[in-house]
Amino acid sequence: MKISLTRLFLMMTCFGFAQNTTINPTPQQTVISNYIDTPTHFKLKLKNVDQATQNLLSEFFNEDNTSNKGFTVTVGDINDRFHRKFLKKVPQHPEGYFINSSNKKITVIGRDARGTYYGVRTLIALLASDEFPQGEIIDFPDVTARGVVEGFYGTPWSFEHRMRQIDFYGQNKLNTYIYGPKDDPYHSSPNWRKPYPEDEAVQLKKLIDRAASNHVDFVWAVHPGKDIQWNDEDRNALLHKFELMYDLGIRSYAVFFDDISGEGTNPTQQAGLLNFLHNKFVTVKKDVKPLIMCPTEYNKGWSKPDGGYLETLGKELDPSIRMMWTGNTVVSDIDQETMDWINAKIQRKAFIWWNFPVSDYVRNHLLLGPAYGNGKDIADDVSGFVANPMEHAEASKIAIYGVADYTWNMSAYQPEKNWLSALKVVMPESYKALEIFASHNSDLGPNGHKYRRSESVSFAPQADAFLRDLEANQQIDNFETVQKEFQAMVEASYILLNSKDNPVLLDEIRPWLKQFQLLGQSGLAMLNMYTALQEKQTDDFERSYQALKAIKAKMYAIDRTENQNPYQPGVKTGTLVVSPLIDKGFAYLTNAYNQTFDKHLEVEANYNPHQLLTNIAQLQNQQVTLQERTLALNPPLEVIRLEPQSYFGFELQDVTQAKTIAYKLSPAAVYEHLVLEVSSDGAEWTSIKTEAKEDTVNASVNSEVKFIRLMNISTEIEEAKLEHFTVMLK
Ligand code: LTM
Repeated sequence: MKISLTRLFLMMTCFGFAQNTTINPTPQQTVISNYIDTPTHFKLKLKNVDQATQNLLSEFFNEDNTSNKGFTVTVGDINDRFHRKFLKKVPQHPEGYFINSSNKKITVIGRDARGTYYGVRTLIALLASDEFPQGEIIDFPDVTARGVVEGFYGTPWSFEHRMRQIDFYGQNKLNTYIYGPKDDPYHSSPNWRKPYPEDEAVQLKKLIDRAASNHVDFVWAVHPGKDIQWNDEDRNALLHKFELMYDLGIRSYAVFFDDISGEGTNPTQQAGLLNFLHNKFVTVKKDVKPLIMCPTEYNKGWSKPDGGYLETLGKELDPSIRMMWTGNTVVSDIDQETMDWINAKIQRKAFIWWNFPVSDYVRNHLLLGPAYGNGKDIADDVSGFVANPMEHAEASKIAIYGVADYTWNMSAYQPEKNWLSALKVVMPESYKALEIFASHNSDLGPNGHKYRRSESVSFAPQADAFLRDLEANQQIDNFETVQKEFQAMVEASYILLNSKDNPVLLDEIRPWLKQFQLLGQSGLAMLNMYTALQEKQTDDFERSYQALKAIKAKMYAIDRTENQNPYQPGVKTGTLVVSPLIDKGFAYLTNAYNQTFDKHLEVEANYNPHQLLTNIAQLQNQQVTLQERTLALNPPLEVIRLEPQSYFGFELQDVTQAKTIAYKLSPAAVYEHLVLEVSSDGAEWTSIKTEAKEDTVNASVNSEVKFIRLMNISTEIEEAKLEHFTVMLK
């Protein structure tokens, strides 16, 4: 078929596929002349293809659809004999591929083995649709290393989850999985020197093999900095551990020095160790990829202005070693300026560790929104880009799907569009219900890292308009729209709770689904209160009022019994828009009812009246939670830097409430530099007697106290991790 040049140009678009075809990540260039009915029978001609590609092909092309009469599918790489006009079109980029489909012939040519594998991935995705394009695809990734760093605190992913993840990476052309769960003792202290126990080693081997068959580099990371000694014994211990991991099949390694204090943070020693591993291991083995390291000052906010830490690493580390970077702060999005700043300091392209959708510092929230916020012009300035996920592996796939698209083809990346297709991928049947749920479960709430995400985006203007009309005592124009949304929330929860679509995902999000259902119901009860008030139906009003309170009590019970981790226990949902709308509506309507009918229904103040007290910037946004009578400062996961005279603690609502105080920091040696002080007015402070038992410090409060603080009274900067800090209230 002949097509004009203009038409051809118009078709050179990334969105040129049939409606029901989604290729993730979005190919760089597609030239489609027309569509035909998708062929059903094929004659397969394999040239230079590796085992992984062969396996993939034989999963799809089996005895049911291969015959001598079908479409000819030829697969190989640039070293094979293909027509010159085709070979010329294979992109020069590593991992690139070219597909041509015309005259009942389909040709897939990879630049290298991985490129061929990715070409076949695209072909299989195209064949899943009813319509098959005729034309060409020229495709390659923007970013060299793309994927995930399992680098969060909390329960590491299970073996089964990891297997599913690795398959997902292969399907979405992600080539890197960095294994570094903070709570694996054989990755970090105390056991990083030891071999994995037999059963764990067997599982790791299976994961490594699975990664190879998905063309994913399984990068094993070690986190030795908490207790490493800069001597030959520990260097050799690490070398030995690398050998053990090599025997399991590892061909790519990382060394993490994040979130540590003390001796381990010395940049010259860190560089010395990495160079030693590079010289004695990587170059000797020949088949091992360049090392990756995560520095201690891994974000701009933490890099000491005149400390020279990053410059030292930049200068002393072997140029092949890649350095990770989280951006301007621990949790931040990456732009061109970020890259310019860090790349100049470290004399190489930084390897981005994007702390999204990780939720280890907001564990009561789910982060199910689109992956957005990073610059679309940084592809040439990064040596890699990996996302740190939630401890909920399956739920993290929504964001990871976006990262796959973003890192492959940055300029074409459309977060919203990608998000909608991610929802369909993780829940092919119930994706519409999932969309409602996920759209209201994406923000993190206030948090120590001040990182926020948009939430309830299309509903937010409706919520604003509703409250504006309500508070202005005007007719509510969008009552039905708001009602429909609450109904949709309840229905979506029912659908998902009952769905057989993706049981693994449902297991992870069930507590939030139950909470979300109740939230929708409480919204409907609030609307009933409004209608009853309008109609002056006092019985109806009070019934809906009681119903709403009962629903709230149920929500409170879920919050106090499910997801009870020691950091941010509980289950929060719809916290940015929906929940505040219902709370404000409830309070307004109850007050209006009390005034109109001279009643005294209680308007619950369901908030924590106590506050954080600190002069440490790093802690400024840390949350304090009140559970029953225990007030706790949510401990940050990172090391706290305490300048002389810096402090942190609590400001209570009034002076009569504190009973006992308890805290634990590590290392315990820091206690000798700290003093626990109390005050009734915030001006005059007295220190109080403390008693340490098994590294936890306890104190009783015998006077009237409104302010409580723990202060560094030494003349040096102290660094410590806060394990917990609580005040028992009367
Ligand atoms: O980000 C880095 C380099 N390290 C840790 C992660 O382990 C943790 O998951 C994130 C988010 O809390 N913050 C860190 O500091």
